[in-house]
Amino acid sequence: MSVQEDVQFKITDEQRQAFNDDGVTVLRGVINGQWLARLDESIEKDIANPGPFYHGYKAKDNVGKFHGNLRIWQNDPGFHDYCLKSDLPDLARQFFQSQRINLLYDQLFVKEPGTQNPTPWHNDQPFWPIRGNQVI
Ligand SMILES: O=C(O)CCC(=O)C(=O)O
Repeated sequence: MSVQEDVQFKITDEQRQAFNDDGVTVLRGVINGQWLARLDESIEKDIANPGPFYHGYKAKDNVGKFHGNLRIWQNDPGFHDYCLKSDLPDLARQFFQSQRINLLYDQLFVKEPGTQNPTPWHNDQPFWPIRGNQVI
């Protein structure tokens, strides 16, 4: 059995409504153990040998380590399969009740234990070459 044949995650009407109203909702248990293991392996590989889009951040007060990278799916089979073959595209489709989903990019942030960098509430959309609300 391949990982994408696992139980499909179904969002509820309440979750879709919360996302539409607030722009955010919490989904628990979306990434199953098999995918977590594959992604864990891919993340460790990326930290050890980041690709061309690496953008690590300075750790606040030099405590810990803050790794960042994007477009990993283009070179890493684990990210590739998670982006294209997991429940993820279908989840986006469910939120938007859309027939077609486009992958813009993936982005990875890893703050090693002890890293003090906060994540302020923010919106990345002004940096993107796309407009609209159907972005997840
Ligand atoms: O600080 C983080 O954990 C995430 C940063 C982030 O979301 C961003 O740079 O767009």
